[in-house]
Amino acid sequence: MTNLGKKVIYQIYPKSFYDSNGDGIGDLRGIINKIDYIKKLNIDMIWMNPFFVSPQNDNGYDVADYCKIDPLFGTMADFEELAKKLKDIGVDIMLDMVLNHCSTEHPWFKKAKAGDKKYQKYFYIRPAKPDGSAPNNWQSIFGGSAWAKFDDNNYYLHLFDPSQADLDWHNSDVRKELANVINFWRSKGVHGFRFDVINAIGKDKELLDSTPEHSQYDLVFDKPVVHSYLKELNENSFGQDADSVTVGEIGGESSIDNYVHYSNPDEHELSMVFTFQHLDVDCKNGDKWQNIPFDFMRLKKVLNNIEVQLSQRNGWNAVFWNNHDQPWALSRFGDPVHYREKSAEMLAATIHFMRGTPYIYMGEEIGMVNPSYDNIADYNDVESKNAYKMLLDQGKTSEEAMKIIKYRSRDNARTPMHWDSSKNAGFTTGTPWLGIKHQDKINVKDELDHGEIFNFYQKLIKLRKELDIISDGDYHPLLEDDPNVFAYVRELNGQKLLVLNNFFGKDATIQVPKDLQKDGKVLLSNYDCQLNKLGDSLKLEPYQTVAFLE
Ligand code: TEU
Ligand code: CA
Repeated sequence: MTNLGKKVIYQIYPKSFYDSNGDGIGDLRGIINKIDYIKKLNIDMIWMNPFFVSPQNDNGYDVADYCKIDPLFGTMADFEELAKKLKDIGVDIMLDMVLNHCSTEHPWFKKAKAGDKKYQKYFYIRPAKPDGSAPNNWQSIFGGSAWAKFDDNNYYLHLFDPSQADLDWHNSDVRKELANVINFWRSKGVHGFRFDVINAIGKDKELLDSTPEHSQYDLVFDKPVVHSYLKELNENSFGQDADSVTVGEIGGESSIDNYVHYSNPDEHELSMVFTFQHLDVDCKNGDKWQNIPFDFMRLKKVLNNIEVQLSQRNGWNAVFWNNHDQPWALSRFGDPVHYREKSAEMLAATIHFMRGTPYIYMGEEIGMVNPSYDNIADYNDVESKNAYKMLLDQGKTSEEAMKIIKYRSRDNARTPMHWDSSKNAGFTTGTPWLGIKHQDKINVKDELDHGEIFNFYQKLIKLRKELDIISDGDYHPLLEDDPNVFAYVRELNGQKLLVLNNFFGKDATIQVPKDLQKDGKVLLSNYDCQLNKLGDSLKLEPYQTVAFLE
């Protein structure tokens, strides 16, 4: 079986990576053209966001045909060429399987609409309440009711946009269709699959109203039956491949028990889980549209807890700061103005020395920051547009609403990759689909010529492959009450690796516990740091990271 701890996965948002034909939209040939760049990182796998046929209401998460490439991104021949060329440099592909819902343009939904009873059973279609209102009070994650009119008397369920109809996994025909989708891509040599909102596939069958006792989360997410459906999917598709690598997106208020259950190999469900508790620490009361300065103590607590529990209970975590749904971690937890390089490196080290499989989101390795577009019209994401309206409805001024959107919008991460400092950042010869703003300060060319972040990522990736203590060691939190430093110890066969990360822009001195005051060497630091023994205390520079191996 594959050692997940040795792998590093790079995420590409195809729409924003590189545009090969000047239409302003990144594409598969664009990725082919940049293989030399990808090769430099020495990653093992690329997760690509969906490029299947789609009306693009949610940038491809509204799939209208799971087995065809959207012409916007290229052709099946392009995909096959890309897969082959990546294989030549030892890189596998991870596809994004959006199986909780499909586009209302998908033939299944169209047939349901046309009256085909078989396909009506693929979706949650329910009669209106006697007063004509929606079947229950569930809310869409993108805002508003989770129900839209199917016909005069009926509604269909959509946890996201109205153009994304939830598939009814309780119907075994649906589960068979979806296993076939995975097997189709397996027949093209694909071993990696990321499963979108997979903990929502087992909704409560009765579709009851949520109440203070039974929150919508309780009714929709992480029902025990999700585990049965995953075991079945595993058995009927990717589980037949010893080299498969799978990751489930486990959002919401999920629990450690569930993370373990989904990812413990003995359960035969998934290889690992994406968890999100550490990305809630700058939200007031868990509301992503109420921003607060990040709560460092909570960040440590949450990450330490997941690492410890998964380490003790044989679960496996996907460790990450960024993805296509999140504003840049550097803008949230680092200091992009005064310490862009140092804080980017410190954040990277914090994650890359942890137990789990690290994911790098394209652009993270050059220290990308939030673009802060000026007007709501400059944003593209359906969620941002809905949130802006909601914030105005709540009585906020447009300035106040924009401040929140600028901080939180998913478009932050979706801004096209900056390849050089030219007008469109070398991303396209046409007009980019989303604005580009900081290419004069941050771009691949300058970073490779004289930056230090990319090089630091290369070192982190190399160390993980070389040292088993990083890939396989246990995880123990350290200095849990320290208000500035995120510290932990990795341990394998009695050997220890101490990882210290100063999360703030001022010096921080730590007391080294007695049992760690030993001879050893600095494995990596983002400052010049020579040490062959740990004394009783150690001073860290602003945003300094030090990894010390006994
Ligand atoms: O996201 C699921 C999800 O619930 C959130 O991460 C969501 O993006 C948002 O932050 C809610 O506030 C997945 C995909 O990653 C996302 O891009 C899709 O829009 C969504 O599913 C629907 O397919
Ligand atoms: Ca293009």
